[in-house]
Amino acid sequence: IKTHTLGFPRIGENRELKFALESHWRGETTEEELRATAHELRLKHWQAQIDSGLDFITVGDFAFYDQMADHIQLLGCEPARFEFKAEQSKLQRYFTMVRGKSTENHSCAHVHETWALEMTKWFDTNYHYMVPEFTSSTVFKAHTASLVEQIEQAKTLNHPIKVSLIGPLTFLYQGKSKQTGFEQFDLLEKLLPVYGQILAELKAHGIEWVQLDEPVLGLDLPGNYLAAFERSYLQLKSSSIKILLATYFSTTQGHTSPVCKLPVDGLHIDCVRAEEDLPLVLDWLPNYKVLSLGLIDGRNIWKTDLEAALNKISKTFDAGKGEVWLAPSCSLLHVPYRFNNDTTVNPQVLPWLAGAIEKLEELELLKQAAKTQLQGKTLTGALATLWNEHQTTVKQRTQSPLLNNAEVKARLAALAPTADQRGSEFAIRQQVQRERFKLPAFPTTTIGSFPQTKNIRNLRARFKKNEIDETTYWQHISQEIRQAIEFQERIGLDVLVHGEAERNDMVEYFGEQLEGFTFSANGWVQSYGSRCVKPPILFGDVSRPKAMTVDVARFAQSLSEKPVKGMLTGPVTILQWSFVRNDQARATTALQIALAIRDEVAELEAAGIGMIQIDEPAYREGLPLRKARWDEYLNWASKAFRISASPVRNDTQIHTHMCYSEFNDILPAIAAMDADVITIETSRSDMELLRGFGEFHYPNEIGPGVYDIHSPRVPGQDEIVRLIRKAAQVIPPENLWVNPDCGLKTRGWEETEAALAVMVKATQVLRDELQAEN
Ligand code: THG
Ligand code: ZN
Repeated sequence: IKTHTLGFPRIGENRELKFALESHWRGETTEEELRATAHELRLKHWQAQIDSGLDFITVGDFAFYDQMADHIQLLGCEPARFEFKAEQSKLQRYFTMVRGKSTENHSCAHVHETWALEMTKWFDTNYHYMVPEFTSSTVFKAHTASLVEQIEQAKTLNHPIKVSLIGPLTFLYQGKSKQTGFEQFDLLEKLLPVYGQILAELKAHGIEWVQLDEPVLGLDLPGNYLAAFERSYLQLKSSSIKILLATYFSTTQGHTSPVCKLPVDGLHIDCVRAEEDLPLVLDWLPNYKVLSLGLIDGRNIWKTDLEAALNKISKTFDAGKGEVWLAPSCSLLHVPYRFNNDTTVNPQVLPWLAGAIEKLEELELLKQAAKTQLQGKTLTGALATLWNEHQTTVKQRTQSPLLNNAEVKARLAALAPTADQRGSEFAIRQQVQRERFKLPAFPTTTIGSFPQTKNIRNLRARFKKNEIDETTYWQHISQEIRQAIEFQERIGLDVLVHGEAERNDMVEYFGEQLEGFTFSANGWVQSYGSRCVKPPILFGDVSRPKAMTVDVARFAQSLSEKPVKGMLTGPVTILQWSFVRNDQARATTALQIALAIRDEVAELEAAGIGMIQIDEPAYREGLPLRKARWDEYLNWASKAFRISASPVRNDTQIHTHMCYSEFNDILPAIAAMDADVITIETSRSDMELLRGFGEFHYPNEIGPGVYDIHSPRVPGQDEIVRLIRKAAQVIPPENLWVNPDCGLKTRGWEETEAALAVMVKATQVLRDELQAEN
């Protein structure tokens, strides 16, 4: 029995990598200094794996920004469009690919933009990866220097090493063809020899095991990809390094048997997310192959029921499996470094939690127990004590009264079947809303957040540390809101927002105020590059002790004659971006959150707020990885949204916002949410998305994003005019809103002011045209 982890959080216990990256980007540190920090962090993380007793340390999971981006360099397929010059360092090229670059051309005062690689969600996680770009002229070439350097560093620790890489089929499938009519699948034959060469080099460096991640095996994978697995791995086998094929996040059902028969030396399966795969794998995986059991949840933070995990191990022994490895279900990238000693988690909840470090400790305990059991003995001494304490804690959580709120349960059980329905259908609501708000054609608005300046961050940090009192804090926040409203009136936006200066994160902010949640001081998880989020911890039945946003919304509305939207985060997104309880169906948890948001919506309306936005950016991301499970999810997800949105009058306008995903495949479910207005990210796909909305005849009002907020670039007026025209071809113009793609909190004020002013001017051009026509 051996233990290993598929990957470890790279950002660092105190986000050391984040701060090192950001100071390097500001030009305050050299490449060497950044590399030194990275080296130190890797050593610390490997040492932690050794200290907790793992049989391997994992090399290859580190990345300065993202592991897929590292593979683009490892495989030598940096897109030609970056036009890299020979003198640019590898790290410089890397940062250009992941962050983009604008260079001023002084001769013609023209800004030349190099767009970063697109970034998208890694399966159903809240982690973003950089999308490889492929064309028919893409070539591959092995560049193993950095990987080898990391291996050499790891060797100084004198511990067995397992190298972790993304597998060839996942690398291809998760990329994107940038040439119409070209299928990146056709690059496979060019890619495989390069993988083969890399594996051979690893072998030459004394590496015995390589883990190749192929999470695409958990998708409804197209036939050509599925069929390619056998010949691909047969080809890689010639490198004669041992391959552990890693699946995770989702079931391999439909192709479990062929996966078990692939020409590899071991298979890792996710026993948390795909429990149903275990019996099949026990049947089909030849006994001479290593079976790596992903028993510890890499996607959540609850201590593992080790007894239940041990039972699964026993079953593998009963089935005659020879070599069994124990591991977390997936990389630990998706959980915080550790919870031990966190200062803000509810002290009753704290003992229930396990971050990456605590999960490695669980793994060791499990290994000792499994070994003892294999010898026909029972645990004794210190180990037995540890085991019993652990199991007591696990049981204590499931039986804790903290989890239960009878009132919440009763309310959900008694919910009227019409609670998720507005008073009237959309056409009627639209009419009364038009009479009430009298907005011009193509109403302009923003998504909700304005730049989170250093000033605002400092202010919140000082308030949190009690360095300033509540009155002073709110005085400053009020001032920010006042400025935001004045700015929006000055440039002539039609529907305003308060800017969200008081919010740290759109999910954490609500988690902090709702019962049933607790939150950590330092439980950071990487979201993309140097950016992190601190997911709230939902441990019990959810309720809303008091209004969360009403005072701020009322104050903001009092400053303007124009409508100011009340801003809320929707139940699906709160669920999706929190660590949630695993002792109850996600659907039930979502509906409980929905009730809390519903009460907030009703109270906002009562306070005179006419437009209320309930953001659901994670609605698509919550979709199960297998289509067979979509309907069930979409049913409860859209119901949860409607429950939040439905306690209001017909003349109250409900908005929602979505981003970060492709939506064309779930349009009916988006329509089923029945929001009066949806604002949606489209500009990066040049309004392609809208074609779907047009063909589907999306029934309600819609604001396709007319410029990309992920870059500081100020859009040109003509560009926006063109996009609105394009949108008006597929969406009835009377249903069309004009807004940026997403919130503006990661932007600076200068570019925000400039871009929004351009957006308003562009809209005016179209209004003038419309007037001329009539
Ligand atoms: N909140 C949560 N998850 C998300 C987003 C979010 N996932 C998708 C998307 N938005 C990711 N985008 C970001 C953008 C900015 C930041 C994090 C994720 C960010 N984080 C600060 C940082 O790392 O410096 C965190 C510090 C702070 O809270 O002030 O800027 O919006 N949950
Ligand atoms: Zn958004």
